[in-house]
Amino acid sequence: MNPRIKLLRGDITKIAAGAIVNAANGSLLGGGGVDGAIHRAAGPGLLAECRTLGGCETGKAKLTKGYNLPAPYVIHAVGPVWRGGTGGEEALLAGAYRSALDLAAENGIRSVAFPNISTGVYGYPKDKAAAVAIRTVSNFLDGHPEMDKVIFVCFDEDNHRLYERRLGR
Ligand code: AR6
Repeated sequence: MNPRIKLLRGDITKIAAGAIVNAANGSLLGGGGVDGAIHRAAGPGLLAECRTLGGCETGKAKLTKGYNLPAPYVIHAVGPVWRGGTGGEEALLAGAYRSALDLAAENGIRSVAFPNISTGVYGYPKDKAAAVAIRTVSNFLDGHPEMDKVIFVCFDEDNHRLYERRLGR
C-alpha cells in the first residue's frame, strides 16, 4: 500500500493538514456528525462562506477556508446516501473522494485528511466504503507525486479496524 497513505484514529477537527475534508450534505449549510463538529470548531465564518457557494452536487466537492481550525482549508465533499447499492452509490462515493483530491491539487494543497464519508447518517456499509476510499486515494496518489500525504481519520473503532486491515497496518 502507498506509504503516503496514513491512518489515524480521532477527531478530524484537530488535524493540522493542508486541508481537512468535511462529509457534508448538498446544502453545504451544516448538519450533524463530522459536519457539525467542523462547523463548531471553525466558527461562524465557515457557515457564512458556505452560504455563498450555492450548495454542491452529490459526488462533488467545494473548497472554503478553515477559519478557527488548525487546517487552513476545508473541502466539503458530498457523499451518497446508501440505498442498497443499486443507485450508483459506489461511483458517487468515489467521485466525492476524487473531487476533493482534485480540488486540493488545483489549490496547491499537499496534505489532505479525510473522514469516513457516508458511513454515518448516510448509512454506507463501512467495509464497502473503506474499499472505495482506499482505491480512489491510491489511484490519485499514483498520478500525483506532488501530494505528500493523505490521512484517513477514523472516529469510530469499527472504521479504524477496517482500515487497519485493508491497509495492512
Ligand atoms: N472527526 C472525524 N470523523 C468523525 C467525527 C469527527 N469529529 N465525527 C463523526 N465522525 P457522518 P455522513 C465520523 O454522519 O454519513 C451530516 O449531518 C463518523 O464516525 O458525519 O457522510 C451532514 O450534514 C462516521 O464514520 O456523515 C450530512 O447531512 C463519519 O464521520 C450527513 O451527516 C461520517 O459520518 C452526512 O452523512
